[in-house]
Amino acid sequence: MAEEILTQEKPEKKKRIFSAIQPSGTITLGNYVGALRNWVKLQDDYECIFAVADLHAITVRQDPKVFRQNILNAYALFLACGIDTEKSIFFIQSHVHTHAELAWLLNCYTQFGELSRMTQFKDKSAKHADNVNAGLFTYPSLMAADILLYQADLVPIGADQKQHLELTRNIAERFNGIYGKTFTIPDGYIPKVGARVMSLQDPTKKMSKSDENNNAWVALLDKPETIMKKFKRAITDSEARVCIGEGKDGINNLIGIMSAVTGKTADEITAEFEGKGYGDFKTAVGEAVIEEVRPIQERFDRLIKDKAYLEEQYRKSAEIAEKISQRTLDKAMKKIGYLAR
Ligand code: ATP
Ligand code: LTN
Repeated sequence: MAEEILTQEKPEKKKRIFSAIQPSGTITLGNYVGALRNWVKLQDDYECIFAVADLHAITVRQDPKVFRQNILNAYALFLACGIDTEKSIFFIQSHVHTHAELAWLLNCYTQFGELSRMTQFKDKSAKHADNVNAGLFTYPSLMAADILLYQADLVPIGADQKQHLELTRNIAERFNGIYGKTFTIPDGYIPKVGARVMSLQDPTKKMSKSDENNNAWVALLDKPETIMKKFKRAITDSEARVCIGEGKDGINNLIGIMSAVTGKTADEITAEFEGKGYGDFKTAVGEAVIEEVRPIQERFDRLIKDKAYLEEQYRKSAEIAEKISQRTLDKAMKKIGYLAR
C-alpha cells in the first residue's frame, strides 16, 4: 500500500496524514499514549506518512554516538509499536533531501516576527540560553516543509504543536497566494484531552522526556522493575480514595493512565479500587503498564538486533518519500522561477 500512495497520486477516498516525532532521548509513555498509539490506529483509515524528525533534533546539542543510537532506537521502537511499512511510509527525515531544501525556500516566505512569536522558541531559548541557534528559531519552517512536501490533509499533533501548524498554514496560504495553488492547507488532528499523560512527580505538568527528574516519566523501554518503582514513587494526595477529583492531579493522572492502557472507564476503576489504598492502586497501574509495554519491548529487542531488516525498511520508505516530495519541491521551485535541472 505504501507504493500505492506513490502511484495513485491521491485517491479520493483516503485523506493523507503526515506526522513526526523527534528522536531526542527516550520515548515515553506520554508519547505512546498521546501520539504513537494513535498513529498505529490511523494506518487503516488514512494514507499515512510518518517520520523520525532527526533534522529537528540538532536544534539542541546531541552527542554523535548517542544520537545515532537514539535515531535507530526510535525507528525500531515505532515499528515495535505497530507502525507497518506495508501500510504506511515510515522514514528518517535526514534521508530525504527535499526536507532541508524546501525548508530553505519556506524560510524566505516566513517572517522574523512570526517566528519570534513561537512559544516553543521562547521556552527552548530560555532553557538552552547558551545555544540559541538559528535552527531553533527556524524550526517551524522545517516542520512546515515536512508537512507541505506530502500535500498532507491532516497532521496529528499535541496541543504544544498547534502554533507551529497554524504557522504552516499561514506559510502555505502565503505561498499559494503569490504563485497559485502549490500546497494543500493541512488541518490539525488533535487527540482528546484525556490522552494527555502528566508527570508522575508534578502531575500539573505533562510527562516530558526532557524532564531532568527521571522519576517523572516512564520510558517505553524502561525495565519492568523500573516502571514499578516509578509508579510506586508517583505523587498522590492525602485523601486516599481512588477517584477523579479536584486537587487530586496525581490520582487523576494515574486513573487516566490505567484507563488508557486497560480500556476501563474511570468509574470502573473507582469501583474496582473502592476501599483499597493508594499503594495497591499504584502497584496495579504499574502492573498494567508493564503488561502493555511487554510485547512492545519483546518486539523491539528482536528488531534492534536485525540491522539489515531495519535498513531495508527505512530505505524502502525513504525512496518512496523522496519521489512524492520531489514532485512538490519541483513544483514550488518552478513557480518561484528556478530553471529546471
Ligand atoms: P520534549 O520533552 O523533548 O519536548 P516530549 O516528550 O514532550 O519531548 P514531543 O517530541 O514534543 O515529546 O512530542 C511527540 C509527540 O508526543 C507529540 O505528538 C506530543 O503531543 C506527544 N506527547 C508528548 N508528551 C505527551 C504527554 N505527556 N501526553 C500525551 N502526549 C504527549
Ligand atoms: N515538532 C514536532 C515534531 C515534528 C512534526 C513534524 C510533527 C517535526 N516535523 C511535522 C508533525 C508534523 C514535535 O516536536 N513534536
